[in-house]
Amino acid sequence: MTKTHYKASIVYQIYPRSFKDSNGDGIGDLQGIISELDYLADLGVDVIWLSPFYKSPNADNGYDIADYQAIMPEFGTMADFDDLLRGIHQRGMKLIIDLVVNHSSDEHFWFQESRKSLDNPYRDYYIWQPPHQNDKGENVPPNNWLSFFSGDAWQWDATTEQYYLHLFAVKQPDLNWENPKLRQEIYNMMHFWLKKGVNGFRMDVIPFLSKDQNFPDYPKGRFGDLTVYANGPRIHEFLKEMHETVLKHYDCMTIGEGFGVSAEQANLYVGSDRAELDMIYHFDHAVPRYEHSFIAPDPEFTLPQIKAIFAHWDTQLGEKGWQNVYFGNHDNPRILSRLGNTGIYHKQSATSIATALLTQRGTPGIYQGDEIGMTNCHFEDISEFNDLQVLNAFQALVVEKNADKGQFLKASNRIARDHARTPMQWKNEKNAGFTVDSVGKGGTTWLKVNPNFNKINVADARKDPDSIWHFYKKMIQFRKDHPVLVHGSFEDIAPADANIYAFTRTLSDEKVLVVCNFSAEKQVFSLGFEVKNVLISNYLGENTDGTSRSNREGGVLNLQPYQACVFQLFVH
Ligand code: ISL
Ligand code: CA
Repeated sequence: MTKTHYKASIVYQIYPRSFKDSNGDGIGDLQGIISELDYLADLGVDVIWLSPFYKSPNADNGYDIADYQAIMPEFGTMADFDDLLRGIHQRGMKLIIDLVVNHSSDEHFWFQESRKSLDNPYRDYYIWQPPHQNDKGENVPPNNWLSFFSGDAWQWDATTEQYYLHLFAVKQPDLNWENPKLRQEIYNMMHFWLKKGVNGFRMDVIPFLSKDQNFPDYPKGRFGDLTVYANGPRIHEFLKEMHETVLKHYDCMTIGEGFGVSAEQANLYVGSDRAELDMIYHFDHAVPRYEHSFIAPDPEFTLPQIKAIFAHWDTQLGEKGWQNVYFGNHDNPRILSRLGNTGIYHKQSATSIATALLTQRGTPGIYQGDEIGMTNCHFEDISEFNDLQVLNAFQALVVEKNADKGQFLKASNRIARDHARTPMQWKNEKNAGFTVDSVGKGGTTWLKVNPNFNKINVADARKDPDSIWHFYKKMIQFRKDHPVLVHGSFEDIAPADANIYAFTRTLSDEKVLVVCNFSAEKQVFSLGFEVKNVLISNYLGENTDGTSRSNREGGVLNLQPYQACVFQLFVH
């Protein structure tokens, strides 16, 4: 693949249910997005990744698709979609859409047919297996695989007396990629969207498409490890076929969700010699979330751990591969609540994180709301959550196994996906201006609004020239003005430092140094480089600016809490 414009792009993810509601039913929709396209263009976004907007019963908020070529009625119509696409293109932006083809909804026509009989023409569109028998002669699933959303990954279906596979919810049966007819249906559907003019796809759990047809139990010592589903025997054959049949015929870009793909394996998907995908994003720094995490979550990563993950991926991808770097998405709690400071250094930490993100080698992805520093929301009770992952884990752990409810609530308040899904905070008005209050309908939103919208909202942020939003905008432009930040090589110069993220980016005779304080304390950092000038900093003014010439004397930087800056260096 020779097209590389995606490398210099800034991707912004929209979770449509939570972005903006135009008609007062409390659910975000396509017209809502259309009404904020100027907002996104003003921020400097190049590519919008839109999470699923297809017809769906919403067991997993649209990641369970009942019709790949129809719009979710709650979100609008195909005419609205066409307007949205036109509006995006008119503003010089691109649209990539979510391709969710590891599974569909059980309400998809294919599955409705498939489950009817063993000889139904759609039977082999899904993964059916006869039962195994245990010692007592009872029917049991064909293997011991577990679902992402609690319980077995196999569901008994009484009509034909077989099990179907669902790596995700019971209502998300896995599609059978072994069947060439199914593959062709998917390719036709991809052509449909690309012909309409969409600019590519973000591909949901794409490493899962191929399954070992022997359906072995979990390998020894890895029981319950959900990453074993990735990188199946025919995955690269399928992706090459998809590329050959569909992708190569369009000027489009692809981002694979790399669940279960290690840095060492990444270039099998995105290596420039592979003709598969353009970019991948990994999970190594995401919040690990297994069922037991809802009682005993893993501790948060330390800064050196996060830095090591980024450096390792960078080295492994090398000159051959490319990644989509991100700190937040609809599956993760808010980055500010994880690595930043939601108290007095809210602004400083959000902008320090923005600096680190927007100076990485890789295409940066910004998740909606991170540009104003949205934070996790406190959920008072289990009834306030929406995500089936939390609700199913609650059922499995607290209801069925008597686990401690308080502990469950505490863990969910740290790791739940709902934190990223609370409505976007537009204004300091009722419901954060997310929904309009039309007669008889307004007033309730599908998921709780974070009460901190009085302090954190778009309208106020855009008015204040020193806000997180303005810094994101400035930083996005800064990246665009400095190709070294896109194409330059990356070197972490202080991997062991517990508080500071410091790295260089180098492109022929240009070298920049990025230094981000990730702590709430002042830090002293030995420079070790000859600084030409400061290019950008998240602190303004000589007195507070630890980067000023007087402050740099003696080869050290005196950094304020969460101060971040980028320096141009002399190259000898
Ligand atoms: O909780 C997770 C892992 O334990 C999630 O991060 C998620 O299930 C996983 O990353 C796969 O994500 C994608 O596919 C899911 C959907 O629920 C997620 O929203 C989507 O991003 C099934 O389609
Ligand atoms: Ca709506």
